[in-house]
Amino acid sequence: TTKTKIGNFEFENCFMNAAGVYCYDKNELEQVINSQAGTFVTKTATLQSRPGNPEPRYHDTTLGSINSMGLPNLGFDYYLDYLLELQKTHPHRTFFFSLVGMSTEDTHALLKKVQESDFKGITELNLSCPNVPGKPQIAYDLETTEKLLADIFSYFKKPLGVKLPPYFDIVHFDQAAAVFNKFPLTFINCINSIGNGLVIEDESVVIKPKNGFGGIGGEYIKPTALANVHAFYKRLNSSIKIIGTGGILTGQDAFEHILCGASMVQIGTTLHKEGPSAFERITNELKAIMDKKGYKTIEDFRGKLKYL
Ligand code: ORO
Repeated sequence: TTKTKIGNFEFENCFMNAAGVYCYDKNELEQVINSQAGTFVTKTATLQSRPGNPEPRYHDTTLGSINSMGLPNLGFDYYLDYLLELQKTHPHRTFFFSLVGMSTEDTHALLKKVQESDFKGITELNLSCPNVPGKPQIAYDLETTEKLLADIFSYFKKPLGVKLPPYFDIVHFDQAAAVFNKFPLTFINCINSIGNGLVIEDESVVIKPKNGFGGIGGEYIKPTALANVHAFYKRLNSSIKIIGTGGILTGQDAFEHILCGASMVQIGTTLHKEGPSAFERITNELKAIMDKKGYKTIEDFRGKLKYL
């Protein structure tokens, strides 16, 4: 079985979409619900709906993808209303709600609305969008992040996790983990796309916003994703679970994320390329690896990466 747990919630399968892919509206989210995925996360919602950046803004390459969507979304109320509806139609399932404000004030307004609502699922605060012109990736500023989380947990009492950008320095892993360990986070999610890469075909960039700069996903980013999952697995309080995201094309990739400590794994670029049937393929591939090795549950090997 590929069942898993995050906080007090159980999921039939450890696979789900990564925020941004197959989660813009009810139609896309329903396709994920009706796939083999254990749950879904919504597109990152902002207070007001947003059209996002000019097109073309997403491009597939042989080894992955580049995007600069700019947080196009239907607005907080659309996703909350749908999630509340699903609590009635799917009372035994738990879904993730991704959100972030366009300002600190907006982020608090959004989280206060979640706190006051009947939402019973898990909230994922996106601290790592690389694509809104003029707005930094919040979690690269640990002082701002610590203050933000301190203010949030003064009123927010529901399960909350954060979506993180990749870190690349051991001292940054130490410093970031020390901040996250101060708070009752349910999970962290490593990693968002690697920000501000540049893909060129012939003589030109391939996406319009920011003269072609965008977040890199897919096969390119698996080593960075695995390093982030494992670095935080080794540093965080065991109560903070880890969602692994980045470079999962196959069951082997998922196996590696779980070996590094991930309790749940998210699929972005591959889901965009292949559609929701990717969940069945990758789940079957992971199950085959587990069968061959005699692992009955993901807890049998989670975090048990071997060193030389
Ligand atoms: N793209 C990403 O790669 N990550 C985010 O968090 C958001 C976007 C986007 O909407 O551009």
